[in-house]
Formats: sequence, C-alpha cells, structure tokens
Amino acid sequence: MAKLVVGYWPLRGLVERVLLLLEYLGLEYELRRVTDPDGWFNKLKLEVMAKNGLANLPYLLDGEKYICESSAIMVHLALKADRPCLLGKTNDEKVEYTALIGFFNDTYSEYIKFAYGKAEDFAAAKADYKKAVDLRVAKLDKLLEGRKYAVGETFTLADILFFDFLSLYEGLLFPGELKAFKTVQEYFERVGSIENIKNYRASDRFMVEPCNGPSAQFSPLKLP
Ligand SMILES: N[C@@H](CCC(=O)N[C@@H](CS)C(=O)NCC(=O)O)C(=O)O
Repeated sequence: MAKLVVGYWPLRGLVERVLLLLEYLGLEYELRRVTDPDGWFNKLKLEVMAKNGLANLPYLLDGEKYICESSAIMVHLALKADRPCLLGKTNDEKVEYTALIGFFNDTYSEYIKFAYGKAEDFAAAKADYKKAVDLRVAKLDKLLEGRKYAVGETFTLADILFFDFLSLYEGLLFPGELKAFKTVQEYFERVGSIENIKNYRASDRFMVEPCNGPSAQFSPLKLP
C-alpha cells in the first residue's frame, strides 16, 4: 500500500479531523507541515492543481492521487480502509448522518466566525460565543440521549467531527464546562477512550495549539 501523505499548515485547523480519522483507522501516514506560505501558493499548490483542480490545504496524497477538501479526504480514507459503515450502516443511519453533518457544519462555521472575529473586547465576544455554542451543545445533548454514537450504534465520521469540536470546547475554550451537558460529556469520554484515539491524544503527534491561522483572535499560529 502506498504511503499516505497529509499536507497542512503547522496548526490544528481542518487537518485535525483527518489525523483523528487516520489514527482511529490505524493507517500509517506522513504529515508534511507546510511552513512556507510562498512555497505553497507559488509552487506546491500549482503542482497539486495540475492533478486536482480543487488544490487546497489539507491535501491527501495517496500514491499518485491528490485528494483535497477535508470532507472528501475523510470519505476517501473510510472507503480505502473498507469501512463504508463510517458513513452510516442502515438507510436511516445514512440520512441521520447527513443531517448531523449539516448541523456540524453550521456549528463549525459559527466557531470560525468567532475564532477569526476582530472583537475589541475578546472576553465579551467569548462570552457571547459561549451562549450561542451552548444552545448547539444542548441540542446535541438531547439528540444523543440513548445513543452510543452520533447516529446510534454505529461509529461514523460524524463522531470524529464532533469529538474534534468538543475537544476544542472542553480542552481549550471552556475547560470544565462540558459537565453542564451530561450526555455530551459521557459521549465525549466514550469516544475519547477508544484505544487508538486515546493513544494518539497522549502522544507527541497530537498538537494542542495553535488551532487557527495567524489572523485568528482565538488560538492563532504565532509567526516568529
Ligand atoms: N473546504 C476546504 C477548505 C480548505 C481551506 O480553507 N484551507 C485553508 C486552511 S484551513 C487554506 O489555507 N488553504 C490553502 C489555500 O487556500 O491554498 C476543506 O474543507 O478542505
């Protein structure tokens, strides 16, 4: 099997979900941090573009093939590992999975708006964001009642996405606050205790910060 190569800036951003999935699946990979923006925009991106018109970061290089768009990278990895159930097993799960991805994307867009906002008063912006995100976490709390994973019994890519997001919430944004949402907290602990995920997060392969690019107001990449 050709070695899988992942390329991304030296931050968590959109690559963290891809890394979580690679680790969950136990696939070997090389992570190439793109530390030179000029080198990316003026050289490497053009090389990727010659093979994939959607050239972007993160990219996945699988043999000769470049896959771009983080969601497509995740689907590619699930199928490559022969785990189509990661997109839902039954028809009901597939529909539920698609609904949850929509909900996740809205939740993540709201986070990006906050993270890259230019608030004069960061503490006030963070408090406003907390009110907004908590409405979403409360919704998730209700939704997860009686479920082992996001769609039910089957572990799916939605669990990778929610776990990544909740690890930002509990790990960096609002430490200790997840306890207000008992079902979500238990779910977060359940996913976090999956052997491969637990080992990855305890390893030096897991990057705690930065989460965002240099222009962010929350957890930005600090350039020298
Ligand atoms: N929809 C894309 C968004 C990719 C994206 O916005 N990448 C940002 C970093 S998070 C970037 O800097 N891309 C490099 C570029 O525009 O060439 C995905 O999910 O992969």
